[in-house]
Amino acid sequence: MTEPIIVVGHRNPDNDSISSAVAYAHLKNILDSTQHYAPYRLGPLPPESEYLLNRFNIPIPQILTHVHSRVLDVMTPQPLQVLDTDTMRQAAELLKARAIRTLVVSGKDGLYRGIIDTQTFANLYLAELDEVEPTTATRFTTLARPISDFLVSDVPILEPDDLLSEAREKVLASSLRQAVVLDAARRCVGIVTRTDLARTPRRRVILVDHNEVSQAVNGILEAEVVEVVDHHRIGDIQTHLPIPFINLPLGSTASIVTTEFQRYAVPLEEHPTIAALLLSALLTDTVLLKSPTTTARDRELAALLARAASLDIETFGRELLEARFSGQDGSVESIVLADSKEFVLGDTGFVISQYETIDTERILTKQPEILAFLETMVAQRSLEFALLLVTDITREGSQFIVAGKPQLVEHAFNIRLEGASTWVPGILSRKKQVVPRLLG
Ligand SMILES: [Mn+2]
Repeated sequence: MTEPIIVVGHRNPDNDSISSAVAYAHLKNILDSTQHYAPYRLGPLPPESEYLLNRFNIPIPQILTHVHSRVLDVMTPQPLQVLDTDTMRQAAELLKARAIRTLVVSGKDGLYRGIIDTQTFANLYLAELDEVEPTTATRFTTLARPISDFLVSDVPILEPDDLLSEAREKVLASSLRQAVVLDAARRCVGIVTRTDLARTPRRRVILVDHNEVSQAVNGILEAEVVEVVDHHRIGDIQTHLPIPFINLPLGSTASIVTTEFQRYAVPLEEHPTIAALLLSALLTDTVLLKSPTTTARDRELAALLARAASLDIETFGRELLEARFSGQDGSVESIVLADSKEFVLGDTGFVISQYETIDTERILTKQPEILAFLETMVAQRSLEFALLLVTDITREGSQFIVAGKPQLVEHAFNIRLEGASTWVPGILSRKKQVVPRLLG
């Protein structure tokens, strides 16, 4: 079985990274039956993704910790095994019949005991030559004895997930020419020779919703990027060969994946749960089609997906937001720190935190504690100011709460803070609407 092609979104995954990976892997499996495409994720599921995958009975993508080459990528799986109670003759005949050099020896319990190889027999033969008269042919009496008497047990032991680079060092440090690969229960699942270890197979990866090394899975430079589907600026991913690289300025990667379903004439009505997942990602990435990144094409695609999934956009959008916000614990610390970024300004700095909600009033009951928390942050980190944006998606604006010197914020947005706080309509994006005004 060949290793599946990995389809994966960015670090700190959002719903677009999860849903686009699942949907694109699904499409690729329909289009290309010669490979298997498997969706993965680089971190915890956002609550709305968890809700959706459960609701539509879609398997949750596995976590991917790295794409460095591993022992299991080069090992010979399921090596020939003999029992330690078998005779040396049985072992010898097997080695000869299969023209191999090594047999893995296990006990009746199926657990690894050691190996027997052609070198073992060569050594025994030479030893017997010393003991017999020159005129007498060697009888090689050891052949009747059990393998357990002659086990080679100092073979380097590896695990399937060990990094190839580390396995190489371990085996080179040993005098033996091979290593065995054991699973957690100490059953032998593979064998690797020095020749195997000299290979560097590249794991194949399709990037969705990102194309920058800093946002990609660990080990990406060692892997082979075979495709990119993204809606962000062009980053720094490099490849050896030309690849399909689809980058469009649409509101979500899910919009592009939807376009690919259309391009290959795969009817989304026949894949309603995938259509629902794509719609969810389009809606969360565009804040229910309200974000300034939303295009006319996104609106068309949302309508098309809603039809294919038999969903009402308004109702489904509300369900998504409820799922996203039901998991919030509402503590002052989580409100301020969940999404907090520091920016440098001359020789000082400032912090902008953002907290999305559908119930600003409830958050504002905690304003005195929030402000105290922000003031401590300003004092401890010698900041110019700390700004919290309580962004209300349904009201389409943000409550600004500022500790420290508020003048810069007031000036940049032409607002007056009353009691360190004020409502600013239309502000939804820290990246697009807030940071440029404060740094610019
Ligand atoms: Mn996205």
